[in-house]
Amino acid sequence: MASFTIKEIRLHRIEVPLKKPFTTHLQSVEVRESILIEVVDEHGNIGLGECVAFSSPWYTEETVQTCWNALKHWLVPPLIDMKVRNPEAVYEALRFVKGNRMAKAALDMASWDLFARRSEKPLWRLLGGIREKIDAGIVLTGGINEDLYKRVELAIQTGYKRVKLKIDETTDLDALSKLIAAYPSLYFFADGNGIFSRLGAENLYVFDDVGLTLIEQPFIEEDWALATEASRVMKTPIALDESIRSVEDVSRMIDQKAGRIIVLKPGRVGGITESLRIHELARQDNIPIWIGGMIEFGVSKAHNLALASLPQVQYPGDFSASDHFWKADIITPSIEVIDGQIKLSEAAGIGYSLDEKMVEQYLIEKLTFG
Ligand code: OSB
Ligand code: MG
Repeated sequence: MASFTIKEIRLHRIEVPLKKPFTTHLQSVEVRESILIEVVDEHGNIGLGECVAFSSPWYTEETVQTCWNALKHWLVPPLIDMKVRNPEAVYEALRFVKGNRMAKAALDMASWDLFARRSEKPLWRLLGGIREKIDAGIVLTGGINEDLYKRVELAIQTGYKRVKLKIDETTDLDALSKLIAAYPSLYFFADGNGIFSRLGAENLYVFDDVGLTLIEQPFIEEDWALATEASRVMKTPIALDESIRSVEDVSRMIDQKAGRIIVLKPGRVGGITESLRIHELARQDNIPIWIGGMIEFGVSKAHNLALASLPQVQYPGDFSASDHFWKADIITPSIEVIDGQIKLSEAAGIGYSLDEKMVEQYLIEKLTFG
């Protein structure tokens, strides 16, 4: 039987320096704080989750501190001694807490991992995945200069299929067109992270002819009407990232024709359970999905990779190798890109374990329940 009883939950708050700062118009991230979660069953099996909130609320309202607080006071205590009969049960049991989706996601993911381990199945197979290898995509920040060309060349050598760039008022349109034209085999995505709410829609429309595959979140998350208008007038598809916080937001995107592609971030929408609902709605309406990242460690990446094997996921996501952001990841084995793809594990669950030594090295605080 795959059902299990939760006997212990362990929270590890860690802090890890990035290899180099990740800088956008919103924030420069130099150190990544995160909460890793272990959910332990009655036989000592472990399910892993990762909370992807940042140290400050520059990208979402939730932060590491609000998640820590929600987990400690509201989300973890009712789960101890809970009998879990299906992997969605943990998410459902937490419905009495409003919002706090990033905190909930970490527990939901750990529950899915543990359920898959108990079922002796790889998580991606349990979810109904249809591909064994996931196309890798990389995000490169900084202006369009010689250094960027070098990094694009390197990405191509590793086989990356997609390069995502951040755009803002400093982006040189001619340089961008030339770059895209120079690499016809690559998909180029551009992420606005809401900046055109400030710069004005007319400054977005000029990006329509540079050859981008899509433009991600040009306006801030609340600016639905602007997204609808841009989707109407532009031929480049608009993909919504920050605006998609739940399956209800996907309904809204479809109803209002505010975007043509979904950027699904499991760690932000509430985990695997909510992601599957989004996937189902997208399938019914034939809306392509790609899986987004947030400078994540391997636990979250592994969950995201499992979801990326689902049929409606039709563009390469934010899937870079462990060594893109980190000197060393906190999981074992680390995530590797070979010929532009990441092979899904055939091991039960997410197929990765915590590298105890690494977690120990980066540990700030630990809490055990149960
Ligand atoms: O908007 O997609 C984003 C990183 C942190 C927060 C938000 C975003 C990003 C990225 C990086 O673009 C994606 C990645 O982790 O590969
Ligand atoms: Mg984005």
